[in-house]
Amino acid sequence: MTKYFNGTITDLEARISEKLSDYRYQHVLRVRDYAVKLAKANDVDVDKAEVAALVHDYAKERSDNDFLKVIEAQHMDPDLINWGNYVWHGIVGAEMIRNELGIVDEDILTAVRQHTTGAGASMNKLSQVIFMADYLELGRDFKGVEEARTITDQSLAQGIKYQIVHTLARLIHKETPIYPKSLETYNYWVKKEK
Ligand code: DGI
Ligand code: FE
Ligand code: FE
Repeated sequence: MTKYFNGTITDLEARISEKLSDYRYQHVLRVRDYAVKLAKANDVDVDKAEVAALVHDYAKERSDNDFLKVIEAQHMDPDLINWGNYVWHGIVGAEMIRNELGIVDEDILTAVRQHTTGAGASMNKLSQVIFMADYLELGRDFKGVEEARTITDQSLAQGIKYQIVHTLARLIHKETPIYPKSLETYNYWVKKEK
């Protein structure tokens, strides 16, 4: 039994793996390992970090239609329909995690909601750990990942700044839409001296 899920961690892993391709499930396991490491280093509840990391991409492989049904059924922000999987799998995914897996801890659900775009002042340490673990897990090999890992070992806040600056720069270079929450994350963390 675990504190945040009605079953063992092995049971939870099985529930997640049945919804994901092997490729993405392996990413999830690496995010768990990195999140546990960051949680220990930053005084974050390790059990919460483990469960949040395991579920963070739970909804990533659902159809657009599945997300649209939940947005409507749960009367979520109607603006959500204007975005896509990259926004939905966190924000709408959190509702699927609650409905289907029975995980109700609000810190865990919020960490899932915030894992793609981040957030401003409302991002607690658990959300910060999940946001960074997703970016830095050992399967990631983008240019600068080693530097980002070193910076994050020294300061979670500086790691967040590094990630949002580099992700936004890449998205803008690709001329892709920016979700307003991503801009809020940038504006908050870019001037943070920590
Ligand atoms: O689910 P993962 O692939 O493990 O990682 P993720 O949830 O952090 O990000 C999913 C994708 O979303 C990633 O390629 C970056 C992209 N993304 C993050 N913020 C924005 C965004 N894409 C657009 N177009 N706009 C954003 O604001
Ligand atoms: Fe994700
Ligand atoms: Fe992920």
